[in-house]
Amino acid sequence: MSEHPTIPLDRYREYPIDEMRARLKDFYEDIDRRRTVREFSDRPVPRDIIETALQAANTAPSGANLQPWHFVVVSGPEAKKKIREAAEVEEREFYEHRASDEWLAALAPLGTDEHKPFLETAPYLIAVFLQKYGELPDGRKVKHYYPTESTGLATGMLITALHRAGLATLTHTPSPMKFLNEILGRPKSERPFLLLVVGYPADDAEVPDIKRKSLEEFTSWVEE
Ligand code: IYR
Repeated sequence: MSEHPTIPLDRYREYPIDEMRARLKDFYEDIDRRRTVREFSDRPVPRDIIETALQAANTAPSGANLQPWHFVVVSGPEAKKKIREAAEVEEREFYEHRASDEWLAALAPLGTDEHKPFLETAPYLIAVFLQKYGELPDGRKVKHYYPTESTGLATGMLITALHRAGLATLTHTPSPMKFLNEILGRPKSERPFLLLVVGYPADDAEVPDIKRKSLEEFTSWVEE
């Protein structure tokens, strides 16, 4: 290995196997209650909660540790309204023309349509941007590696952190989402990755009756 600065792994914790099982069971039972929600309350959420969840997301592994993501936290009503209007224009086009019949059939169990009131109701929209390349203060470009995988991992950790805090999320992917660069003033080096809607669910929120695959269906084990 090449010479490079290191520090002891002194924050790692090992648990006895039974404790490992118990911790994991707790975690699984909690994350298994996560559902994507499309009906949000307008109840406020303290900003520090969002900040800590973002700090958790920022611990995600990334290609060459270049952390190729940027999160824009939108809580202002004017910006939310602009985002809703722009998203609904694209979504109307999607549902009326762009989506294939096959795609619309796949979405039917979710009951989604072009109306996106949650973009104004929920207290926070977190626009996740993927940095295709970094930019140094002098304008030079820094190549990024695996930005899609890295940003996906960070976003998954953000969703997990917010769920653990007791908040609901919706991964919204209006397509195309270029409008987010314009509304939020992000540079062309950044590609909108997804829009995360965050808040409390509405009191009467309902979710689609859908199932998760069983362990047997989604895993294979090679043991020899
Ligand atoms: N972006 C649209 C359509 C949509 C697409 C998929 I794939 C979904 O899982 C859900 C929705 C929308 O947000 O309605």
